[in-house]
Order: sequence, then C-alpha cells, then structure tokens
Amino acid sequence: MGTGERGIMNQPTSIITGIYGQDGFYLAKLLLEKGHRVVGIQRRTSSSTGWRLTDIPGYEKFCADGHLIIEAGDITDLSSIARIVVEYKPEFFYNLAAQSQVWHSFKSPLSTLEITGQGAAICLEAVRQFSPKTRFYQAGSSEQFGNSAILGKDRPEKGVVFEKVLDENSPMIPRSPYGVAKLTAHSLVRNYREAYDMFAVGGILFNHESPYRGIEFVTRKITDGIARILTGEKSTIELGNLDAYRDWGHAEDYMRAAWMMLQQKDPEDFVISMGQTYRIRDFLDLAFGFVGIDDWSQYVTINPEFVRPSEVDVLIGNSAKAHNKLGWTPEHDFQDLVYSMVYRDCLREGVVDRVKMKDEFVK
Ligand code: F7E
Repeated sequence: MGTGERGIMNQPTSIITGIYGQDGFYLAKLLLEKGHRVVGIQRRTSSSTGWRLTDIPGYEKFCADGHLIIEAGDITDLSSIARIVVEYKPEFFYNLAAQSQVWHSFKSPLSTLEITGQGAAICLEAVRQFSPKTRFYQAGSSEQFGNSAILGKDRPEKGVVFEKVLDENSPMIPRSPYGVAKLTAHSLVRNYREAYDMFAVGGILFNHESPYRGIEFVTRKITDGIARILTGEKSTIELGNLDAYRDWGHAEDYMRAAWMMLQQKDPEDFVISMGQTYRIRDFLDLAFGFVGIDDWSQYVTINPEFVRPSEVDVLIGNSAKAHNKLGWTPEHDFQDLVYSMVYRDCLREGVVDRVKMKDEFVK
C-alpha cells in the first residue's frame, strides 16, 4: 500500500499543484471544508513555505488525519507528477502552479515557458497516461487576451466605457511571455479534451487578489506599502505604470468558480471576472482613502524598472457564461477586496487604528 492509500478512502481526492500560493490556499480550504482529501504538490527547491496553509481552520487536524498531504514534486518533471498521480489516482487535478509574475516573464521567458506552458503539458500527460478519468483544471489567465479589449482603439482615458468585454470567444493575442505560456497551456487543455476525450477545463481567470496575495503583485505591494508608510518604516511605494486597467476580483470567489467548473456535466472553459475595471491609480485612491489619505502623490514614486516592455492596457471580462451555466456569482466586491487587504496589512504592522471604518465609505 502506497502512502497515498493510507488516507481517507471514501472521500474524493484532489491534487493541487501550486498549493502554497494564494489560490492554492483558498482552493485547499474549500476542498477540505467539502471533505476532500487534498494532496498538495510542492517543489523540493521551492522557497515558499506553508505560511498560508496554516491559516486554514483545522489545519493541524487535517494534516494529522491524512486529509491534507504534501508531496514533493515538480511540474517540469513528468516522472514526479506521474508518480503522484499513480499513487493517488485522484478524482480531481488542479494545476495552479506557474511562474506567475508577468513582469518577471520578460526577464526569464524560457523558464516561464517551461514552467507555465510545458508544465501544464506534463500534468495533462501524467493524467492522460495514468488516470484518464481524473477531472483536470488548468489555471488560465486574462493575460492570454493581451489588448483584445481595446483592439483598434486608442489608449483609453478615465471614464471611458469599454464595449469589448472579453469572453471565452475573444481573440487571444498575449503581450508577455507569461501570456504566451498560459495560452499554450490553455490550447493544450482544449486539445486534450478533443483528442483524448478528457474532462479538462481552462478557467480564464482575471486578476484575483486577497490579503494572501504575494507581495510582488501591485495590489499587495500597495497595501503592504501603505501599512509600512504608516509605521514610518517606508516613505514611498515604487511603482511602474499607474494607467493600466484591471478587472480585479477576490481569489476566494474565483477558486469557488474553479471548483464549480469540475462539477459540470461536460468540460468547458469559463471566463471568471467582475466586469468592472479600474486603473492602478484608482486602486491607490481607494486604498489610501481607507487610511484617511486623500492625496497619495507624495507616497508614490514611479520607477521605470517596473514598467513592462509591452503592457496589457485594459482588461475587463464578461462572465455571463459562468453566471448562467455554473450559477457562479461573486460574494466580494471591489471595495470589500481593497478594504480587507488594507485592513490585514495594517493589522499585521500594528497600525490598524489608522484604518477608517468601511461604513464611512459605503454611501
Ligand atoms: O500587475 C501594473 C502592471 O503584477 C497589474 C497575475 O496574477 O493577474 C496578474 O497579472 C498591473 C499591470 O498583475 C507595478 O504594469 C504598476 O498593468 O499585479 P500585477 P498582472 O500582471 O495583471 C493575471 C490575471 C495573472 O494571471 C498573473 O499571474 O499593475 N503595475 N506598477 C505594477 N505591477 C507590479 N507587479 N508591480 C508594480 O510596481
């Protein structure tokens, strides 16, 4: 009997690659609440730790009773993924692992392609060869669309209404090595579905954030920066392009959508988004506003180092298909999201008394 078989025999097993990331945290939490056995795959060389997972209510118990298992593996190594698939024969496989930083992908395009693109091929191949009935979820990205939302239009100004909201059929013309790698993975999922009749789906998720977001991404960089400015540790936050528009949702809502996609009768791809878009400077207005700072200009400096060689200027999604077919609706709005991030960073830094009550902002 392999170690995997010692677990919970009658409950579904879900494998999650990238379990130590923000999305891995919310998905593992959701699946554990649903009674799944969750097998997380962790790279041996991974510098990340399980700091997020330990926040799952009942974490210690889930580890002790075999509901939560961490296995060493690497999505760039077929033999390691195949071994885990053979051992656990999971009902569900969620591939969340990636080199997920768009900015970094310009510095390291080849390793991004290997991890984010070929890594998905390796996971699909392990499932196809050793557990073809496993339902497979691939974490796709709005970066796959590139600038399709404004194709043929000038760069937008504030207040512009975007007519081209992106859905499952919009053109995908990525503008970063990361986007190219995610589109490769997405195309492979479709191909495995059609060629091998696998239950494989691509969730095309727009930006999704939370207090568990990594510090490399702009939202968390801002909220963490605000808390450190309030303590006096920092004087400014260094940012790049403040005029890009992003359609930001909450990771908890988005991982619920991922789970829903694997509960369907037929495998299909879905766009998950809020359908509202804001510039980075709008995020700054709201986040600084929550600590009573209306003019943040003295606290933000522009560092060209963080400007991308080619930017996705506007992202705004249309999730009508997910609403209609999955019955998915988000529970968090943009204000809630930003507030929770500011609140948590200020709490950690001991300056939570500076956060204004949210009610004051909800007119
Ligand atoms: O950038 C601008 C930057 O790195 C958002 C990933 O989860 O979502 C994420 O990709 C915007 C861009 O996210 C800084 O130029 C300005 O326009 O937070 P981000 P992203 O690139 O949109 C998609 C859906 C994914 O799949 C990705 O994995 O913010 N920006 N100044 C900055 N961005 C960063 N990171 N740092 C800055 O200083």
